[in-house]
Parts: sequence; C-alpha cells; structure tokens
Amino acid sequence: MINKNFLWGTATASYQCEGGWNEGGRVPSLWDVYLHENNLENGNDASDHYHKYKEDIRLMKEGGHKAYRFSIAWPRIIKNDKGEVNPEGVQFYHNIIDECLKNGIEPFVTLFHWDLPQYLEDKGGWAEREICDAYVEYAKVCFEEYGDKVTYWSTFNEPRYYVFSGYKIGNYPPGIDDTQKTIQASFYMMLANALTVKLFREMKMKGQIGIVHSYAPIFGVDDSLETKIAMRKADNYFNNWILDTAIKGEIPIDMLGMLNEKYDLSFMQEADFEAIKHNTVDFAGLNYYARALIKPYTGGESILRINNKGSEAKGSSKVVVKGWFEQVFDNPDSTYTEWDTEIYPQGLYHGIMRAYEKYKVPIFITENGVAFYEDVPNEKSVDDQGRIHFLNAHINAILNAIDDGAEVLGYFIWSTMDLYSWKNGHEKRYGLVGVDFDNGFERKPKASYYWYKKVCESNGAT
Ligand code: BGP
Repeated sequence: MINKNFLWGTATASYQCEGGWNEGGRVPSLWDVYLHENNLENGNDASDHYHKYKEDIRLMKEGGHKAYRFSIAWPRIIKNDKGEVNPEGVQFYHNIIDECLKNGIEPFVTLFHWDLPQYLEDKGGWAEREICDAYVEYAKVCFEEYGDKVTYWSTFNEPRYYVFSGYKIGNYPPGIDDTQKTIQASFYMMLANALTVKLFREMKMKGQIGIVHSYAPIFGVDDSLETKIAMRKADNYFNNWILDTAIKGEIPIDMLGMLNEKYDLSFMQEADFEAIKHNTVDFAGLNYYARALIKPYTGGESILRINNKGSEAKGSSKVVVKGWFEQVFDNPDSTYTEWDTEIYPQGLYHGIMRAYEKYKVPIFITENGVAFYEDVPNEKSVDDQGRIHFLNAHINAILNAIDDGAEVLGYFIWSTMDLYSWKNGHEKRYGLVGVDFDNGFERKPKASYYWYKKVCESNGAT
C-alpha cells in the first residue's frame, strides 16, 4: 500500500536552474569556469530560479506537489578556502526553505549537486584528500543553519556520474582522462559521505540523511556464464561501489581486487575503511533514467562516450570497459531517446525490487523523467503526451514495486521546470513547466504539469 504521506515532487539542481551566477556573493564554481573558458553554453542565467523561486514554489503548490528536491550551491555558502561564510547565500536558501514550508512543501535537500567552488578545484578538487574536510565543514554550516527546518538530506547527487564524466570520460569538468584520479575522486567522495553522516549523527540532527545515486539496474543479453560475469563487473562499476559503500559500509572487495592489480590504492587508509563501515546512510535516493543492458567484453580498448548532442549524434554512445563488459545501446527491441537513453520502465520495477531486497532501507526515486526538443509556444500549453506516457509507465512500475513489498516513500520528476542540461544546453527539455528562455524566463505549465497534479492529489490513484 502506498504511504499516505508519500512525497510526490519534482527536482532541480542549483547550477541548472538558479542563474544569478555572480549575484548575492556567489563565487565561481568549476562549471562556470569550465564552460566560460571553453566558450560553451552555460547556466549563467539558467531558468532564473534565483529571482523566480516564489513563482516556482507557487506553481508546485498549485500543482499538488508535496515535496521539492533542490540542491544548495556550495559557492553561495562558503566564499573561500578559509571557510568564510556568505550570509547572503545562506539567506537565499532560508528563503527557499521557508517558502516551501509556508506552502506545505517538504524541502528535500541535496548538499552537492556538482557545483564545486573553483577555489577548491584549483587545489585538486575531489581527487585530493583535503576536500573531505572542506566538504564536512560546508555540510556543518548547512546543518546548523537549516537543521531545524529540513527533514530529508542527501550528501551527494550521483557520485559515479560526476566522477566518471569529469575524470574519465572527460566531457564534464575538470575534463580529463585519468583512471588513477577517477579512483581517488570516487573514494574521497564516498569517504566524505561517511564523514558527513558521522557529523549528522554527532550533531543529533532530526531527520534523515541519504545519498542519491544514478541507478542503472543491470540486465544481460543472455543467460551465459560470460554474460553473468560481465553483469557482476558492470554492477560494481555502475552501482555497487556507491550503494554498497554508502548503505552497507562495504566497498565491493572484488572490485578493489581488480583495481589493485593495475592502480595504486595506497592512498586508502585503514581509518577510512573504519569510517565508511560505521557511518551508513538512512535511505537510498535512486535516480532512474534507464537500465544498463550488458554483454561480455570481447576485446579492444575501453571507450566511454556519451551522446551530449542529441539527434545530431544519435547512436554514438559507447561504454566499453576493457576486460569487464560492454553496454548495449542498439538493442533492436528497444526505443531510445534522441540522446541514446533507452526507454525501459520495467527496469525501474526490477531495480527497486533488487535494491530493496539487498539493502532493506527506504527508497526515494529522486529523479525520473524524459527529455524532448520542445518549442514553448506563446498562446497554449506544450502538449507533451510523450512525457505523460513515459511518466505514467514509470509511476506504475513504482506502484507495482510498492504492492510487492518495497518501501518506496517518494518520487521526484526531473525536472520542475525546463533548465540547463549539463553540456546539452537549454534545448534538452525535461520540465513539467516550460520556460521561455528568450522571453523573460516566462513559466508555462505543460500538459504533463496538469496531469501530474491529478497524480499528486489522488496519491497515485490516477
Ligand atoms: C542526472 C543529473 C541531473 C540531470 C539529469 C538529466 O544525471 O542528476 O542533474 O541533468 O541527469 O541529465 P541530462 O541533463 O544530461 O540529460
């Protein structure tokens, strides 16, 4: 049975929706610097949520939403590597949180959704141990400021996606291909997660703390032993090193064994493993866009290429990890978006069932949604029936998982409004509310917004 307090909501991230990049004492993040230096479309103004948050929250309320998942921008809160706090930035999130509470919307807060202050990136970013202390200090400021108002905290949004894109694929900042640093950054993020959970417990915070993971439930192309072995390696690569580490306090030992054959793991200290073991999260936030369909590795070099260009590059994505597995992007029985994301709602049902069986912690689906190229017309609402169809199928998958015993406590559509999509710019639209980026960032709810209102108001009955 679905919980009567089920959190129906939508999600955003600070860099992707706020804009106001140089206002209110905000210092540059690594995204500002990387996109500016490379002359790429950026989120300087994004969806102008920084100025329009009241209107956005009013739309949430009118849309029947029960919760809003957003992130705090570290570069708004901490000004420099001395840890100096920016009161104006702190006040901005008080305003957002207060506005949510006033409108009966539960704030669901992410501490890090990828906008690392550039002054920390300059010191080596996530690949260096020092960042763990800086992160915990930042988290402490947030806990002290907002702790009496916020019940649901997430330490990180999608550590895997952030680290692999930045340090291995190289399509996100810092834009490098360095496996040793990839391993270090992954490890330090998971260590920072544990140290922050420790602080949360020591400060006797009310509420719960979790982690948000880019969940790719693993499926195989057949039942052969080779495929099963490839699936285990893929599961470590995609999921286990985040979820096992954060929820069970155990980094998958077979994965460490494989990495240890080729890379230097001496930076991992005994005390780090102790911290990870004893400080586990309360819930799993799972972002679900698609499964990963896996076939055995059959030779050649590793290739990690993600389609950031939409239809222009459709079919160009490739994920091959040498000696481990290959991900299939051209299954003849599947349909794919313009950006090579497979549409596979059953994967969400199976993914939830597997995660719940394995971890036995409450689950929130912290992101789910679909992107289209859409015009936002002046006169009428975008009639996004494709999105409604997609969301409906995924919500049904969640309701089926709940019926079969999984403890799922909330669902957040990505995204609240159209916003900046990392490297894809503003044309890759996910919002329930359209944004006219050329016309004062005017908000125009789409058909899906009105459809979702009925879902929220009936607690999923429609
Ligand atoms: C998730 C991120 C979000 C969001 C979403 C859609 O990985 O947490 O920040 O961007 O994916 O991805 P994209 O914008 O690349 O299509």
